[in-house]
Amino acid sequence: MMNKENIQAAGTMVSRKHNMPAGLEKFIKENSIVARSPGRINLIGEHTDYNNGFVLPAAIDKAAYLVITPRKDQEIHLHSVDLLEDYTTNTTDLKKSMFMSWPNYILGVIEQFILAGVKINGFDAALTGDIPIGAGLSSSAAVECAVALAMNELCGSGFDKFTMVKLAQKAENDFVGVQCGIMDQFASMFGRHNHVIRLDCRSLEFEYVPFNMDGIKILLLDTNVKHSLGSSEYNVRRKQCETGVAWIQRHLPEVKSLRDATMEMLDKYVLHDDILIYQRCKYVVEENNRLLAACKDLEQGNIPAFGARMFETHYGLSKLYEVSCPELDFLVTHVQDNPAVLGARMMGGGFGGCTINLVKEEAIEELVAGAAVAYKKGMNKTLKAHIAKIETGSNILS
Ligand code: GAF
Repeated sequence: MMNKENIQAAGTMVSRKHNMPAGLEKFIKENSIVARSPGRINLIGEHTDYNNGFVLPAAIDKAAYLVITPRKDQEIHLHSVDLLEDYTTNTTDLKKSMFMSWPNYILGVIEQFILAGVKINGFDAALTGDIPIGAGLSSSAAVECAVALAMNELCGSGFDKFTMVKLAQKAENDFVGVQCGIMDQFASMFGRHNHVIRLDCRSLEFEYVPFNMDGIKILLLDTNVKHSLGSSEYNVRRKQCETGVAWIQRHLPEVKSLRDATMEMLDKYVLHDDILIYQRCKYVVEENNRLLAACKDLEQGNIPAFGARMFETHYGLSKLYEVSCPELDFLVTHVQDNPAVLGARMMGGGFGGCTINLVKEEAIEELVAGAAVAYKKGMNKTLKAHIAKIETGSNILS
């Protein structure tokens, strides 16, 4: 059964000062660079980033840490402190790992640096972190941003944060093979303590919105599952959205993405061709509108209205966009009539990972305990819970 001790309160491993995790110290030499890059949450605006829409993410107090130390040869020696795994390759042939995923997040960024004209020499890298893997908290984007930041420092390439975010995203698109949008890398790099980022993914204009909901915490309920179709279905959703845009464009060439589309356009130019494509596009158009309304709620301090929109997002993701799974639906349904829960929904790409819940602080312990029992009974799975605190984005530690 879950109790207070089981709730992995954020900040247990790393303090606000972002101290180095103990396991990393032995890898640090005089000329090493150490970078920290956090995971992210997203309050609302899901699957909108690659449709040129809006998102509302924040960096959290769980992060990836990377030590990079230059070598005298052209070899690349990668070590995962947590998995106790090693991978070796070299700068002239960045071989993708077929059996481990974590080296590819590092090598993908190195490839992007090389393509951008940066001279990369051999190096040793050690990686650790406390972002739960597969929980939908973007541990991969965090690693990519840590690599970009550390390499930028080591090579003196002088890239600004925007450039590094784009390189990190491109690494995920081209080397890892997931056609993700820009949200995760952006949130990891640009996060600010106690602020969410209202990001326009078309212009990359953004503003920091203070996030202080008195007495309310961000509780992540972790399904503890990651269904394997996640990344392939992600790419399928992206294509389906592009198809919808192409159909509208036949009549309205000025529509460049679903950001420019309206429900009227979908009803006129998509609905009669394919109901599935229509539903995918409908979700995205509605979600963009929902986010804009949710930002107004936040400005007005109307948290119940904001929370109600989170439930609507979940319904859209589950029924129209179909990226939820029975475990995520179970957890959202379980909390939806609980008066202590202002809002809840699945978060991130989907097919597993966490739900994000806005919960009255005093009710958290009882809620987690009850949800764990119900989840075991209903899904025969063990629930994990994390409280996410909003933290600063990527930085160099030494
Ligand atoms: C994943 C992707 F990496 C993001 O770009 C975003 O599309 C998200 O899924 C869904 O909103 O985290």
